[in-house]
Amino acid sequence: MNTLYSFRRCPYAIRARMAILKAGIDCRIHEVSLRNKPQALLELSPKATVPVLHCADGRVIEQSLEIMCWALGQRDPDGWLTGFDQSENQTLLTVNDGVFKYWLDRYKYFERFPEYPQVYYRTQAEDCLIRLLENRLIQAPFLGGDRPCLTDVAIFPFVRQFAAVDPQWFAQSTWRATRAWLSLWLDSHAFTAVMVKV
Ligand SMILES: N[C@@H](CCC(=O)N[C@@H](CS)C(=O)NCC(=O)O)C(=O)O
Repeated sequence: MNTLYSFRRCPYAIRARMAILKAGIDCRIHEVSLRNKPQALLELSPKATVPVLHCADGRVIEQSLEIMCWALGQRDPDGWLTGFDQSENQTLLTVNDGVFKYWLDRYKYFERFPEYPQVYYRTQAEDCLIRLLENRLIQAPFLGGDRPCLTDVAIFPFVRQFAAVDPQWFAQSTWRATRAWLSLWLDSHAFTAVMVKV
């Protein structure tokens, strides 16, 4: 049996669970406490971030994007892998996982980063990713075009966190297309299913 070491609210783990669900792969979800990680996880993956996939064949996959590609490489009923390798989408993903995540953490935990006010961090996050997303999503409903692709799934859990820092502000922000796109994901059956408490 495949086992995914996961943390329910972690955006990396959410995207991995979304891909595993979409691919219809049997997988036990092992919810971990980040403060008290299980020994089995530490032995499999000393870096001890989640998600980590322990495959039935013994392989260990330690990066969420690799877990997504592993799952969809076996079965990709909605063609999520199509469009993922477009250079614009690759750029978005690099920005999301890199500089956006950096500013997002500061926006969320601004008390720990008193050098600047919270709004400064939010503006940096908007400038590096949200603006690019908005420009794309004004033209088509998904980053995959008319249909979602892996890039959509890999990025929305982080935008969810961004929106959740100040939901009132986000609801009234200028990012209309991004809001509509995020709502579609948050209301989707797949997201609801992967967020069920285990
Ligand atoms: N590059 C990794 C990043 C995973 C990651 O940073 N996960 C966070 C949780 S959201 C984590 O496990 N942090 C370790 C900790 O909090 O102890 C991936 O894509 O899977």
